[in-house]
Amino acid sequence: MHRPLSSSGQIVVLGTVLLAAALPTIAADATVSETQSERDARMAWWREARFGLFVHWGLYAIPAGEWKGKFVPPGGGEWIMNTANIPIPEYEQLAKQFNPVKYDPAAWVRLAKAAGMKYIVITSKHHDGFCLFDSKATDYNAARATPYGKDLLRPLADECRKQGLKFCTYYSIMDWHHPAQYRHNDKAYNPTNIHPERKAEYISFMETQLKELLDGPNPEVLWFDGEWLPWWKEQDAVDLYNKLRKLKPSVIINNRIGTGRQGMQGMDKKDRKYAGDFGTPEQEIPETGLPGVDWESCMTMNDTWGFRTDDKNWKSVEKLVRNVIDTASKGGNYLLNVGPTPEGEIPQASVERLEGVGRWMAVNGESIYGTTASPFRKLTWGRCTRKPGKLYLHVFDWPKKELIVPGLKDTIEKAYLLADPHKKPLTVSRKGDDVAILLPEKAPDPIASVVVVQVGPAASASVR
Ligand code: H79
Repeated sequence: MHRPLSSSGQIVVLGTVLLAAALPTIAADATVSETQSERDARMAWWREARFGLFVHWGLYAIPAGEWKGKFVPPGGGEWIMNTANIPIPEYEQLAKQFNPVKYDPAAWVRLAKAAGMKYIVITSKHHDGFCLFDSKATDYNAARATPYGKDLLRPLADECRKQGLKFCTYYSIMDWHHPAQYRHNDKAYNPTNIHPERKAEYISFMETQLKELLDGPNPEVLWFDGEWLPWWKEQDAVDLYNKLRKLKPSVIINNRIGTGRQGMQGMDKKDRKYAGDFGTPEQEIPETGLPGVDWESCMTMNDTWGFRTDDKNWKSVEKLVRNVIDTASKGGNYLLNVGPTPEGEIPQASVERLEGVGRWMAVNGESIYGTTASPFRKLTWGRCTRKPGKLYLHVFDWPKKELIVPGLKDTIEKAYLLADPHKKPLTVSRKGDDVAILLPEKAPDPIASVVVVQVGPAASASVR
């Protein structure tokens, strides 16, 4: 069945042309245009936020890395259907076991908030095609195919709004379950092909689901993935992008809706403009930021996105905090992942780390939120973020006595430790092109101590 988008929420069956024309459907060729200041306004909360929680949750949490008694090497998490080459009817059986009775969306949001995160992006549908929301377009979802029998996204969205976080959803274009797509050979689903005569049907299916999301839990970001398919074309992306922006003008959409991503890296090729609002480096933080480009680095806390019992390669709190800082110092957002269990709990190892990051953020959040990239090319002792009139020097390696800030030209009004409630001024002296800040013997924080440098209200730090 062909189901074009209709903003009345009805499913419009192909062939009923008159009916379709009478309804306020979305014109595929409409181009969404906006001025720079409109774009800045749309991106404002996201640029301010700087730190978010990624949640990969689905049927793959049940095998948790193990299939038929064997741990599946890389790709055994949320990719297990592909990597263990599980036939659709067999994988579908997992839905009958999916009963996350310990799911507590209020607790998840409290945890994200305590970590200092400002938004949550959750898998509404991963590559396996299973949906966490109640969709009329397929019964293969948490509300209709599981003993749990309820939509999982709406309560999380409600909690996000209640506790002041932005709710956002991930959506995979590649779908190993939908009959319009088929496995690319007998060893793997990825990348899928599409039955050419069913492509329009699949696009309508996606549109229906995305409209359900916007009409229901109403995400602020649509985070696409699984776009590296030979049949997904830039024009498809542009059409979908425009329709979604027309449905919800304020929505922010990542660059994986389009075909501009370079290989598996996150940033767009430079040859021309591709659909999408921000770049998506995955499992890496770029060497340098790109001026004027919005991007978000997504990363796992261990090595897998979905829950895996055998993956214990956890990053330390120190590493995670420094990643938040490193990303902000390059002008990006950090989207840190958790993979909840099939019962609906965030693994204890993740909880502890989020709480640890939160302890640092509670003291030092001002040096992250709403900041922009460092003006320095390289700092031997740490990183820098900035706001108008202020530099935040993140010192990883606490020096003996003096912190040398290389090539800072501005007159410094005041320097103080962010952790000092009294903002006691630190002694600052000029040494040629450099500035020296006299520090106390002991670092206020072993992970990263922040020295705030006030360079005057009108000045923005300029460096040599
Ligand atoms: O949703 C998360 C990943 O499942 C997804 N994007 C993030 C946000 C992702 N898609 N592709 N990749 C990550 C990288 C692809 C890795 C692969 Fe493999 C290498 C696919 C096949 C070979 C990893 C190893 C997965 C299977 C084996």
